[in-house]
Amino acid sequence: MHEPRHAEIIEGLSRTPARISPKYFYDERGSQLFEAITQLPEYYPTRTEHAILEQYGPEIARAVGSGCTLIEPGAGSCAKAAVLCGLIAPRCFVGVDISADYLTESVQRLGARFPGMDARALGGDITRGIHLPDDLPVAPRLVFYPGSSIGNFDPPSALALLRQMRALARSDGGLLIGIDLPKEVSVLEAAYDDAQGVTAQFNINVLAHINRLIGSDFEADDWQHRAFFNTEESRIEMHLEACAPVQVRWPGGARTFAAGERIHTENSYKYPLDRFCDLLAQAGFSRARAWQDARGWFAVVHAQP
Ligand code: AVI
Repeated sequence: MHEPRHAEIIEGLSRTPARISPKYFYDERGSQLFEAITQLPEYYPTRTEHAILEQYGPEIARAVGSGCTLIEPGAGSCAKAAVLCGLIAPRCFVGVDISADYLTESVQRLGARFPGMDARALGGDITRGIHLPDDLPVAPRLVFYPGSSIGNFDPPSALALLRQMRALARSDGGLLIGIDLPKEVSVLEAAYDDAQGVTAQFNINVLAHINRLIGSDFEADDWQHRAFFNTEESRIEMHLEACAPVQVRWPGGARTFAAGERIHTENSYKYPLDRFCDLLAQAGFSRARAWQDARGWFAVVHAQP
């Protein structure tokens, strides 16, 4: 019997327009390519968020308080958690990620760097709801969701996710979240279509991952990377476009793509701060405070019930 994700992938490929969920970007190579993206001159979000945390660190630390239980969904390498732990000295850190093996290693490294902190790794996917261990210290919980990852969900799914985070934070905790803000289209489009073609490789690599997952025969050379800002939806869209007519087969099925036909692989929403605060309010956060860089390109928001 096939796994549910097998059916989900085939369902997406069979739609018009076809789509592949961005969660499939992150196989081993995809994760390395994403890491390389974060270092690119055009990809401003990672370094801008980091600069905000550095510049406003003491203020952010005063706002969130010390001694909390810090929970990071999608913690991965825990690189951003390390910056925050240095600022707010949490009593406990719970890193949550789908890939529990990789996470366990990075949480161990984080624990070694902050020896007084109870550091734990939890396998799980916040979009499906996570169950925290029963023996966590009694302390306010701060959910940390950096990197503007919330932008990769459509607004109703982003709201559902914020509601999950609100439930995790309980009545005495909070959320610290990174938001990429709207800006000049040329800046946005360069960030998702860089001169070295790393984002193009990241996008096209999803096909190799899909081939391994469902046994399809996508050829990387048949596809090209497309990234553009959709002003109406306030989002960057990434697509893979067929260079010529292509037939893709997988066990039990096939799909023909005309030249120029696209597979939609990712959205990255850019919320104006007030619109994002509306979403936070709908999710049950009644107070929010934001810190931005001087250009107003990115915001770190602390939201409380
Ligand atoms: C993970 N996420 C916040 C990235 C973004 O900017 O939407 C993923 C990404 N896609 C292409 N470049 C980066």
